[in-house]
Amino acid sequence: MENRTSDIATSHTNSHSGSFETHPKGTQARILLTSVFGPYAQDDEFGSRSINPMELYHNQVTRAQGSFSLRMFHRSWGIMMIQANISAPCAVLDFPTRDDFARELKANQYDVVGISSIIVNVAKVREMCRMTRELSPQSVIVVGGHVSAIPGIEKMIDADHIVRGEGIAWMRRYLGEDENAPIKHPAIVSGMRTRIMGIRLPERKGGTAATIIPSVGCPMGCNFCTTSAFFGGKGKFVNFFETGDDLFEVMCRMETELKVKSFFIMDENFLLHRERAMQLLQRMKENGKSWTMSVFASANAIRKYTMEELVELGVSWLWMGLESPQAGYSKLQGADTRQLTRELREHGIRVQGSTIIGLEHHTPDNIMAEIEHAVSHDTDFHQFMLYTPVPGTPLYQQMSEEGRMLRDVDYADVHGQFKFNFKHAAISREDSKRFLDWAFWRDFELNGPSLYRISRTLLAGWKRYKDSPDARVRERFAREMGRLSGIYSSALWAMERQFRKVDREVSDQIRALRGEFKRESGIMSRMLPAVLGPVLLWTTRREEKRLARGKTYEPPTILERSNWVEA
Ligand code: B12
Ligand code: SF4
Repeated sequence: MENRTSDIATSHTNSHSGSFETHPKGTQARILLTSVFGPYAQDDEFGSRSINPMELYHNQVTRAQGSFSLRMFHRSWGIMMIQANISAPCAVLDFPTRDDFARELKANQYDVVGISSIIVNVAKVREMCRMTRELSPQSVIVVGGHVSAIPGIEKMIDADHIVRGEGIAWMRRYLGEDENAPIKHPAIVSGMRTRIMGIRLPERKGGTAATIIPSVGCPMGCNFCTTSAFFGGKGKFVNFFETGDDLFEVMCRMETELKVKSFFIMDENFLLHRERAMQLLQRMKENGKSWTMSVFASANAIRKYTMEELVELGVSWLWMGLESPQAGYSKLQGADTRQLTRELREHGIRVQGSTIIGLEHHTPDNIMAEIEHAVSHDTDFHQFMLYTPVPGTPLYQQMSEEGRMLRDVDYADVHGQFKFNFKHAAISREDSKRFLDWAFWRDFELNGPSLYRISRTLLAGWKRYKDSPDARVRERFAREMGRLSGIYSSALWAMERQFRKVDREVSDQIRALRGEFKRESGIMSRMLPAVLGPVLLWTTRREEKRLARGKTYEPPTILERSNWVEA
């Protein structure tokens, strides 16, 4: 395993070159860490795009599902991680407007302003550097995150330091702290302001999973993969928590602090590190922990486990790349992904597939069949993304050398949900968008709302494991089923009616599933739909109308201070 203090985090220093410079005030320096400003889901001159909202599901997974789309926001975990691991007074400003950012700069004398951004938001970084120079001229400006991989970024923005790769070690070093000190994991609630079918779900303590970030990067090194490339590329990654024991401790702490039993494991390929996962399982068993985990993993990594091991580990949600088998990615080697998906779902594991549109071998003649193949996996969720050479990746390097990168494509449009940013051998830029949109629509039309699909997988898991000899496993399924069966049944009642106009067959399948829920679950599930079902149908239809009028959602602005002393 790569040590997290490897030489991965490098920095370009605009003002000085040569040896590493530390801040003169060290840990007394006052730090502001901020994400880029919103609003996001609109078209503007700073690179916001209405088709690129600050949302995960609605941006790239359920965006064609109308009122059934899962809407939620996620905090900027990178800067939260940095804040938790420095002892200087630090404020994290998440999702500010320009006014919020200006106000914060003026209200406090910051010594360092750290801006976190990905590539699409480079124009916002430029503007935030400009604003900082004007409103807080004494501040040193540090820019980090994926935006730093843009070639020539030094000339595009007015920053003092541009940090590539892992930022905790860099910031600790900059403040003169021990960069090798153990990582302290902040308490992170994974999502917020969740909406579906026109209602915002209540937020109660422990109701939403905690995010755990065991490592960053991925050693598989797929040619297009920006996270892998950013943290060292093939064969490398940066580990925050080496062992299953370390992870177990962090998770216990989160269980107590956030009152959760459910974890979103933010690791590009969590299951690849089998030794760590199995040690974690061992500790969970010894301590009777009935936890639930959502993980990312490649098919070849999943194959290292039996279904029982995955279930015992509490894996209930799995995000897996389904790239075309003809593309030859080693992460898929030997895997029949359709069979694997079916099997996982039969064991109650919700699968989120991820398919790339516009691979090198795709042509207008074969792309429909490839999309049909992807959709036939019948995953619970399906992300589609355009093949996109992103700065910093081997693919970008190769395309640049071949002279195939398109000039004049605004970085704000390089997010994989619009049009190609390179010259494809067989598919035009315009068609790339048509095929992408069709893939989303086809998946929705054929397989129905994701909410229906996850209810089906949950029920399959419950039926299989409700009498499991392992008390931890029994408890987990009973917990999910007990809490959700009435809600799911009511949602199915409404979905069945609303989906009739999209596809009668799917509507009938939803009805059949509702019948099964009725048979399998308790009194709430039988009674609740009569009351809640019509309400949900009404809110769903109201939401459809709102969306048709162009309604969008934005994350709230959040300001959190640590080690703070008033100036
Ligand atoms: C959570 C997430 C989101 C959240 C938003 C989070 C937020 N508040 O911004 C949501 C779901 C909304 C989202 C949306 C999008 N995302 Co996103 N997202 C992620 C995800 C899954 C996790 C990010 C994370 O927390 N990682 C863990 C932390 C610890 O790592 P980190 O953020 O990189 O931070 C480290 C370093 O980068 C650095 N660092 C970061 N900031 C700073 C700041 C300073 C000052 C310093 C010194 C260092 C530093 O230090 C940190 C600790 O090591 C990543 C994938 C991934 N595995 O990282 C994609 C990822 C960041 N997203 C990506 C993309 C493309 C998007 C979208 C365009 C959607 C899309 N079409 O794919 C939209 C953009 C929305 C918008 N309008 O801006 C790409 C970025 C590609 C690139 N090269 O720019 C990634 C890498 C996914 C991928 N593999 O393609 N995303
Ligand atoms: S397996 Fe997934 S995370 Fe790892 S390099 Fe490939 S695409 Fe990236």
